[in-house]
Amino acid sequence: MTAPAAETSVFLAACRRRPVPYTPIWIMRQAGRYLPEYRQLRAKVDFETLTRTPELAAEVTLQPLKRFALDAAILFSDIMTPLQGMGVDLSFAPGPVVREPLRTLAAIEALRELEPERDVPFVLESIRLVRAAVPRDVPLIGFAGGPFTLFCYLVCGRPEKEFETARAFLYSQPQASLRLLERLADAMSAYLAAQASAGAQALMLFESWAGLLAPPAFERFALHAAQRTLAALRGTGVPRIYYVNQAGALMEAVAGVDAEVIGVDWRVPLDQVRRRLGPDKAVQGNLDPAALFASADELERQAARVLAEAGPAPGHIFNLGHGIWPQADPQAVARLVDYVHDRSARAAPAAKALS
Ligand code: 1CP
Repeated sequence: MTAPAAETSVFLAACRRRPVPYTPIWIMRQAGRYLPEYRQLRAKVDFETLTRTPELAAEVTLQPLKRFALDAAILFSDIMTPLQGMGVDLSFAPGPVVREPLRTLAAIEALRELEPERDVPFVLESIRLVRAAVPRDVPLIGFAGGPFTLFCYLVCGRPEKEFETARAFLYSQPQASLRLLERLADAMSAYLAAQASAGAQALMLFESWAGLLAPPAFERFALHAAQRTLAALRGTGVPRIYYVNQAGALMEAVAGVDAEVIGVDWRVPLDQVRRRLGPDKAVQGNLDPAALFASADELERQAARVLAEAGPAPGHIFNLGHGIWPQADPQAVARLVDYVHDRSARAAPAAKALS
């Protein structure tokens, strides 16, 4: 059984909109190429082997926690990893490359159903290893790609600037598109449920490219499928985080989703995000990843602005608005983490120790 970490974790308390002694922080893509120790390991071992070898995946997951006072760990893996378990021939260069992009209903129907214990046992084993190694007050976030983001890579075959091929496919083959999204939604709910059973204490859906859609298409294709994934996870009892990049025009639609936390990019101030989402959602974000390249003073001003915009109400998890860049300086991350903790602890007069 999952340990009852909710009492001791500031991150999990914030997910549930409970009062916290300081604002918790973690960094999207916190394990990865901006860390010299990650690059050192990558010089010897390719990315896929890292993700498929539990001891190595656990080691990389823990790397940022050894450097920074982060409030959560996120499993080292990739959103595309489970798709290999569904029979997709995939490589990384470094972004995902699908050898035979899915462009017909027959190809979509031919995907294997994902059975996590059979198809991705190494992910579940990595989770067990990390859980055994991290302190109880630092929870582990499991994750999956949002159905529409996975759809983008599967239909395009490789990253495209605005995933034009996938967006055209939505309009040229709406029924096949809906079927693929439905299959991905079901696979990702099975995948995330298995991660929770293995010990993940929060579950995050990364919908990195859904912000490319106009609101009606977002609702019909991306949100509908994400809702199917998230609703199926309600019974796991762990907080669900729905991250949508470039969601400025989509916030009202996102507000209705079955998740405890909404992750947002940096383009919309958090006071506006809070107003548009309503009081029932916690928010995660949303410093511009570029701000890590500012002077120390300016970085602090930017972080202070994000904290001020999030306001005093409970339910804010500090993060970047999107993944950290490989060129970022780890020292800037250290400064940011410490600053967010200090500043938010001072600003929280009603701060109580977690019971
Ligand atoms: O060469 C290498 O080392 C591989 C680069 C790399 C890494 C480090 C890829 C290929 N994936 C990852 C790890 C990864 N990917 C993590 C774990 C690290 C952490 O968060 O601590 C996570 C959560 C992801 C998720 C991911 N992969 C997303 C969603 C988040 C986001 O940033 O939007 C997306 C869109 C991907 C696709 C992907 N995989 C890899 C790359 C370079 C990309 C982006 C390709 C593109 O630009 O479209």
